[in-house]
Amino acid sequence: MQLTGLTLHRLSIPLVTPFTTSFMTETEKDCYLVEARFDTPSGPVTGWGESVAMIAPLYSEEYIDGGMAVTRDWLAPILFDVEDLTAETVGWHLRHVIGHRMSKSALEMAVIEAQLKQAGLSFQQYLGGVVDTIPSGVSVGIQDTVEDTVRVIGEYLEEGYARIKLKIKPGADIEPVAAVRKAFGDDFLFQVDANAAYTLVDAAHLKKLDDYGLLLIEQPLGEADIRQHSELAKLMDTPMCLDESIVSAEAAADAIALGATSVINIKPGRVGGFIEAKRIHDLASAHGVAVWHGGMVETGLGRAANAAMASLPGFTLPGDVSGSKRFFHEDITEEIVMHDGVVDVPTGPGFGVTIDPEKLRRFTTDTIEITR
Ligand code: OSB
Ligand code: MG
Repeated sequence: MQLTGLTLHRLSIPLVTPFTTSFMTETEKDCYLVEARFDTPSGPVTGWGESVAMIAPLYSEEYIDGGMAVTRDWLAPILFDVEDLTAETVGWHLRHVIGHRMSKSALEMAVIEAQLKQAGLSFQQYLGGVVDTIPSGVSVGIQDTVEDTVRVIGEYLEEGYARIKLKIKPGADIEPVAAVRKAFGDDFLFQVDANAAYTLVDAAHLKKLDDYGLLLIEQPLGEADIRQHSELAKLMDTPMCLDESIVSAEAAADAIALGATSVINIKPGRVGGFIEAKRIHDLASAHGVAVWHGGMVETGLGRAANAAMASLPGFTLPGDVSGSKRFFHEDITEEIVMHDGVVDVPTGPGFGVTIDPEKLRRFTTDTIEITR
């Protein structure tokens, strides 16, 4: 395939309710989609990708405007020069550009989708997924009060979500967790995510979470603190799970070797793409390290791709692949539905979802055309 043109669509989609993490509150989902056009022996093909970069460089160093710029100025020119571009070689072609993994992942997605559409394969078939449905967990933002936390989690349990993940930060941690266990008992899967809000000095405080039978604690310390996470893991009984720190298969290998993570949150965007994410899945499985599929509040496009990835056999814990309704009144694709605690893995060619042109237009705030 020869890449002939790219359109970057910058979107802003209202959220059903504000989403608060230890580092920011979002009221809209801002992102950009990549629409890539290719010439192939059988004619022109289009593939779509989604960048998980956020509006501000607070989760990682990447952010939307930076991602659109590096795509236009550095990544696209490299791919335009490749005559026989394949999904499997995108990462290799882009290897000299340091970092910018979310931007690379969005481009890789678009190439994957075009290649799969041409072959008439679903993403699940391509990856080798083994289940038709995946257990669906929900990520619950930090609420204003402990009462709100209990009410909101009660609603998600009522809806049937298979697992609850609660965001925590200093000042909103032990109390809400204790209240949720008190209200709903010990008999449901419950975990917390700190998004790097603590330091090792907080170890004694974090250890109090051991009383609540949590499935895991996600990324209590900083992105660079792999060794410090291994220290904390020795002090706590709650299993340690890394998100932000796992930026590549190499980082995953280090974290596993150091005992910093007994569970890994896999997010393809964070690691440079689905192919690198599959490597991490394989590496973790070989080490007996559980993985689950994270989320970055993706649209239906990204969620559909995530659902296929999460159908691989190493994904032994419910992930953050919730239904479209959890974040959006209206999604830009057909709705991703959570029913009976699961999400169905799409079966159509490519990612198996279609972008609605009318909704795309309505939520678009900027468009960049990139030509060869
Ligand atoms: O840490 O997993 C995270 C959203 C934005 C940035 C970081 C994270 C999250 C989530 C959302 O937890 C999970 C989802 O997409 O449902
Ligand atoms: Mg996380």
